[in-house]
Amino acid sequence: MIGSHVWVEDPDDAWLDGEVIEINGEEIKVKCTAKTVVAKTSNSYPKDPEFPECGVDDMTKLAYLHEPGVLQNLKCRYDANEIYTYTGGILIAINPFKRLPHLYDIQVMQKYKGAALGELSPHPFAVADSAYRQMINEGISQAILVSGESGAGKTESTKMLMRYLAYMGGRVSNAEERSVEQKVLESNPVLEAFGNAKTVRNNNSSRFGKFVEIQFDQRGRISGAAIRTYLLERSRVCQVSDPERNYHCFYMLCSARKEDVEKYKLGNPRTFHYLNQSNCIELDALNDSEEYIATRRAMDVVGISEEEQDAIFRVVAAILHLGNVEFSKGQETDASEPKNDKSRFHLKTAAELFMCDEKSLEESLCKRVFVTRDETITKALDPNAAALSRDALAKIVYSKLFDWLVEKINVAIGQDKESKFLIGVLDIYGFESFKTNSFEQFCINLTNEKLQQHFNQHVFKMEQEEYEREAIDWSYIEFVDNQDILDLIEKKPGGIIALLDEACMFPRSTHETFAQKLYQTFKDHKRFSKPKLSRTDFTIYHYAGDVTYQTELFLDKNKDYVVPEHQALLAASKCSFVSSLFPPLPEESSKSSKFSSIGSGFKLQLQSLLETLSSTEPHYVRCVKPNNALKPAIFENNNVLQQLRCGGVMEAIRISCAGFPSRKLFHEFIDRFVILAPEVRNKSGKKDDIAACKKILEKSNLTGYQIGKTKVFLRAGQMAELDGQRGEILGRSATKIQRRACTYM
Ligand code: AD9
Ligand code: MG
Repeated sequence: MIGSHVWVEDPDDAWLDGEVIEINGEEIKVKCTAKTVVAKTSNSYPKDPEFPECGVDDMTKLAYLHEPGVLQNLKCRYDANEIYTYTGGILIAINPFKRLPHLYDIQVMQKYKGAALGELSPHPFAVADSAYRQMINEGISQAILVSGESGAGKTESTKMLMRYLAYMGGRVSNAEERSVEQKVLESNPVLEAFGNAKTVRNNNSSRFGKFVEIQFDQRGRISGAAIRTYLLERSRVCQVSDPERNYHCFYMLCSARKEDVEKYKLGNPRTFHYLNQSNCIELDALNDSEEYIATRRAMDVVGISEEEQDAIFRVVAAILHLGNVEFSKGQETDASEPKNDKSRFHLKTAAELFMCDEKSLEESLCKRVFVTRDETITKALDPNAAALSRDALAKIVYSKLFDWLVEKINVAIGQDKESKFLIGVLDIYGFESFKTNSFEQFCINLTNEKLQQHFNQHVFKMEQEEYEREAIDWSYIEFVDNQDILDLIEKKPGGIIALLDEACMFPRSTHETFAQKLYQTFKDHKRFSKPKLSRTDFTIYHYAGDVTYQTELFLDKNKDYVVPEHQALLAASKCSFVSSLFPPLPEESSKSSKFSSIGSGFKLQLQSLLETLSSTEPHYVRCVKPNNALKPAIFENNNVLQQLRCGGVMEAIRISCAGFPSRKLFHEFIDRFVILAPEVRNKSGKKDDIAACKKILEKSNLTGYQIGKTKVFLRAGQMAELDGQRGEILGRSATKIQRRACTYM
């Protein structure tokens, strides 16, 4: 109807609101603030005439639950520094990109202690509190799953959740001994020093996934914890693109106290190849020398001894020196040797720091030994191959060092084997789709598919429970199941990972033969396609969008392989820490060339994670990055929408729309619509409330709605219908343009 207020789609801002000024059949002309837009009626949605100025703290309280309404709500809250909003039981957290200290101090924790979810403003403390109380009251383990894209605020939210749990489950400890919860909290800075780096998306990006399982005793006190990590990005150790950085620990060590820098023969980070490939060395908000001290202190707290710390940083320094060893052609054909005195110096220093033999180190980099049935052949490597061998050594040492840290922290914190309850907190990479997508993105997106399936099933259950609580009838709603994508990737035999493993075991495979095999096997698969212009890429239609993967490095990256010469070299180190990183391999595996598959290993890790999760009551925190400039006060509509879609928030809303998306408490409903049946006014009491609601609904000629125990449940579009009738009565122009209030039907 002319004069009504609607939302129309806009390529730049996603949704614009304005007033209908003309109607031509299926098309409407809408006057928005900056421009006039012509749109199809089917692409427009009614705007809530009574939208509260500061929005609502739970999306399910929106009168019109549709995409533009969701966005408008988040935006107006964000503008008022209200960065948290619920969608039913899900907490949406929008990164403020500025410190909001008043939000997280101890008084705030006190306030949230024991408050029912929804009673106070949305907050990670409220989620943690609700998980803690459910665990205590119902004796069920809990999990809090934090997701979102890089830089969205997962790690910060995770730390807040852990702080709250430590606050609730902490005990007074004597000053001598560190408490379990102190160790759990201080594991964060240690892991961040070795597993986080500056990327273009986040100045403190976690390059690994993490699941922290906090164990509680019968009295609800923290009694132990276990940290599991997933897929550390190894390539960063030797390859950094501008303007990113390598792992924080390298820079910290270069700006450490003088005696340490001298001890490890370090100096300006710009003199190290593994760091100077990028121009970014210093970070504005990060003081590397202070971080060094803080990391050491955190290592003390989690129980890493002084001696171990020394060995750890010695290895970090050795990796930097190793990176500076360059190779040139040697005397024999195809052989190589350290390029010059500078390279020799770094080689010597690396050997000293690893406490291994210098000559053996050089040989392990420049030569390869092949064992056949009859003989052992030593083959010289050319300078390129020697540099690759050097990088492989750096990567394997670093990744073993990281695993050692995780293990050490776990041992130091201690596991409570008796514990019956736990609260797990998952901080794991969100869905990724870049210009080029390799094996890492493939694994990350598999993770997200699995979590998405878990999420959908849970959202369904929650909806169902709400309906049951309110004792209303409802029939089963279909939802998009992504099992077919999971089968495509993980099915054994025949899924992509299985085919990749096969390719890795077959010596003559290349990424071309692997891609061909994929094309043949999945040519009719709904979720798979071969891009027209490529011979080796493949596309998967993920739940969050299409991603085209480049297969070039898939085979290499899937092989979890330690060069036997590297293994032998470091196993023989005089430093017990270094040699412990390379324990002797079991007989058969060192002889045979049987490889171990990163993809399959990861798949198993995920399986076990999901098994753990399935025995818990999940809670979800969806982090959203409002802009790519990493700046406060910028809210980009399209960007946010895309993330809400990928994080399943829109899917959750769709599920909710398929049932009864609008629900209002009886008295709220009566307040708003009493004008449709004025005779019900002035009655009170619950029974009368129900009768009044019924009367209003009867008079409005709606069908299909339900009356619950405390709320009226309306079908999609019915709220708009009621508002329309109300508007007509009020003599105002009503919102009749679109009866459908829900986008996702
Ligand atoms: V990544 O996938 O590890 O690259 P995260 O973990 O999602 O990513 P992170 O938590 O590291 O992102 O947040 C990125 C940055 O945003 C932080 O370093 C803070 O500067 C900023 N941030 C995030 N959440 C908050 C917050 N609640 N308050 C203030 C925040 N700043
Ligand atoms: Mg992170």
